[in-house]
Formats: sequence, structure tokens, C-alpha cells
Amino acid sequence: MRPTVRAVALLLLGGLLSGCLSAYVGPAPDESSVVTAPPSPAPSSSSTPFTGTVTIRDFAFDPADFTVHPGAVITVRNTGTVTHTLTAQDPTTFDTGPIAPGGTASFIAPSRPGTYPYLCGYHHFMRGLLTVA
Ligand SMILES: [Cu+2]
Repeated sequence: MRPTVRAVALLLLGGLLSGCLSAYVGPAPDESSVVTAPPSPAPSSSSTPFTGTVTIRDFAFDPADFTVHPGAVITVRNTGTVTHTLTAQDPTTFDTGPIAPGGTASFIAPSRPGTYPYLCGYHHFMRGLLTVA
């Protein structure tokens, strides 16, 4: 099996059908997606709007990754059965402290734009990413 031969064949086919030989360079699962798929708008900029509340369900943050404005107040609700925290990787940045089951805590987002990884102080596999923008 020579992948380069197949890639060239796909390139030629894509060029014939679309009239644009230069755009397509990578392999594709099938020809139909190569020809007609329009470029979809980037979903990264504004995905799910953040409501200001992070809910801890069992052993996960929901949402885990979210974006807030500088200095925003973020509420964390623990619906799990054990105590959790929401603590920045650098705990001096933000830290809810222990939140008992059924409890709620708030913290202030950093004033400096950037990305702030956080975790649970008790369960380090519980992770998320706070973005200030
Ligand atoms: Cu936890």
C-alpha cells in the first residue's frame, strides 16, 4: 500500500470536481465530503454561554471549561455526596474552600485576562479551565 499514490489520486479527483486543486491537501474518508462540504464557522469563539454557576455533579465540574469577564462572580454548587472545592492550580488566584454536599460557594474571577486551570482540592482528577476574557 502506497499512501502517496492514493493521496495524489484524491487530489486529482478533488481538483476535477471542485476546480480548486490547491486547497485540499489531506486525506479524506470519502470523496463526497471533499467536494461539497463548506467551511463551517469556527465553534471555538463563543460556544455555550456561561450562566455564572458551576455545578459539581458527582465527581465532575459542569461546565468544566467556561469563559467569564474579569472580576466576575462565579457561584459553585455542590450537588454531589462528598465535599469538594474549586481551586485554581495556583491556589492564591481563587479558591472556594471546602463546599459541603448541597452547599454553595462563590469566588471572584481574576481581573487579568488569561486561562486559569483549576481542580478540586480533594480529588485532583476533577479538573477544568477558567478563561478570563
Ligand atoms: Cu472533589
